[in-house]
Amino acid sequence: NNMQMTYNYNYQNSQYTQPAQYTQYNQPGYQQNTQQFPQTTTNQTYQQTQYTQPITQQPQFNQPVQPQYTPQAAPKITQPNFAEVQKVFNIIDADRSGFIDTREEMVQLLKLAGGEESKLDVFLKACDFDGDGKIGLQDYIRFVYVSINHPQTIELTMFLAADADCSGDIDPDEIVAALPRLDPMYSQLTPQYLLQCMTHITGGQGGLDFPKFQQLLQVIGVPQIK
Ligand SMILES: [Ca+2]
Ligand SMILES: [Ca+2]
Repeated sequence: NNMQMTYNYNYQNSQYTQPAQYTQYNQPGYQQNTQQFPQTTTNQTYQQTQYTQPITQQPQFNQPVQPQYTPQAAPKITQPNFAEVQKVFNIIDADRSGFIDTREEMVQLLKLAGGEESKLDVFLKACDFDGDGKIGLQDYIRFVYVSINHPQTIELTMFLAADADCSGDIDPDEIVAALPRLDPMYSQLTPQYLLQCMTHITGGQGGLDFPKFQQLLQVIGVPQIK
C-alpha cells in the first residue's frame, strides 16, 4: 500500500512566496531586538545595502540572544520511516538504476506527490537537494521529510531543507552547506561567521533544533518574499 502515500509539500512555493508569517517581524519587539546585533546582520541593513560591503566584521556577542518576539510554537518534527521510503523509492526506480532518472519514473514520482505533469521541471528541481541533476535515494528521503512535516512557513521550510540527514536537528556542517543554497543573501556570510552565531546560540552544545534555528534566523535575517 506504499504507493498510496501522498505528499503535500508545495514545491511550487519553494521560492518562498508565502507571505503568511512576516507580520511577526513587524512587531516592535523584533525591531528592538535586532538593534542588539551588529548592524551588518539585520534585515534592515540587508534591504538597504544589499550587502554592498563584504561582511568581514565579526559579531561581538556580549549578551545572550534573547528573542523579543514570540517564536512560532515548535512543531513536532516527524522523521521519515527510512525503510518504508526506500521501499517506495525502489518501486519507482523501475529500471533499478539507483536514481529516478527516466521520464516514466519522474512522472511516477510526480503523481505520487500529487503534482501536474506540466510542473515536472519545477518539481524535479525542488526534489534535487544535492543539485546533481538527478533524484537519488537521499534526495527522495529529504523530499519526503519536508513533505510529511507540512511546512507552512518559510522558517520551517528552511529548517527542513537544511536538515540533510532528517534528524530534526541541524549540525554545523548542515548549516554551512545549506544556507548559501537556500538563498543568495546567505552566500555573503562566511562559514566562520555562521559557526560563531551558531555556537553563541547553542553554547557549543549540540545542534540547532527548530526554536534555536529561529534564533539563528533572527541574527542573520530571513530571505525577502519574492
Ligand atoms: Ca531509474
Ligand atoms: Ca541533521
